[in-house]
Amino acid sequence: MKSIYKSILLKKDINRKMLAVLLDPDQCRGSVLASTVAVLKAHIPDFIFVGGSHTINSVDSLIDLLKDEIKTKIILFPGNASQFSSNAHALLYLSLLSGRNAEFLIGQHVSSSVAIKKSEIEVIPTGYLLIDGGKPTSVEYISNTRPIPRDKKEIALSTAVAAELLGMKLVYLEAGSGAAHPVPPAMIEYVKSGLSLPLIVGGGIKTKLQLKEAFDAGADLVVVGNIFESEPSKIAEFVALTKTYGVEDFFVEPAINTFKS
Ligand code: 1GP
Repeated sequence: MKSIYKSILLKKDINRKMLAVLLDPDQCRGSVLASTVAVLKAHIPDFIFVGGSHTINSVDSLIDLLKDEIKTKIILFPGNASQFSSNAHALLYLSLLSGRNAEFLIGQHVSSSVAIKKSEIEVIPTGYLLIDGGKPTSVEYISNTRPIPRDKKEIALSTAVAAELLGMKLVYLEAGSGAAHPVPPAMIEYVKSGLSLPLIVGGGIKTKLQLKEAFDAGADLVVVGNIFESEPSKIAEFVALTKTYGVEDFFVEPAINTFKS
């Protein structure tokens, strides 16, 4: 098993919550990029995600620049096959399971599979579920799919479990970048209760309270992008909150083992 997925599983097991900062190559440029990188050097999240449902600027150049400046692992979060870059440390190989558009269920994968395999990048197959975030989002428009309604947690769970049975490694509940409302905590909790895989949640999270609600409901990894574009300094607060989780488990476990031996 390659290292990034293994690290996600290890942290999930000891309830160490994870934060990914999403950088969109179209938004994260010039002064926004400079101030974001400055904060990321001092306040280190678990991962940087790079991508977007619709991008014009090069994913490759942004990854190159980030790798020169920071050590955090970079995970590609592509909107389509054209965003593939072997420069990233890992790739979320996303299937948009909430939709019924074959292009995003398998079409984009066929276009990119051979190049991805040759690159030897770490590939993490991910069931991607779009949840209604209270307003139309780019991913809904670009993918031409309908999100799962916010009150249909049973549909979300059935879809997430289908991802697990199909052999996917992660499930991502996505309200869409800039969503009016994040994925409802009740839905996160319900999906978590029936799923064995690590659970990613993102879209519309703008406050520490919303971050905490997502973690407490069962998200293992939360992805935040939009709010950091206008307020990069918030990265520090979000990183600090994330690091408060699982600290007890981390220190207690070795003590128990020592006692037993
Ligand atoms: C979007 O889940 C991510 O794909 C992050 O969403 O930009 O709204 O934080 P925001």
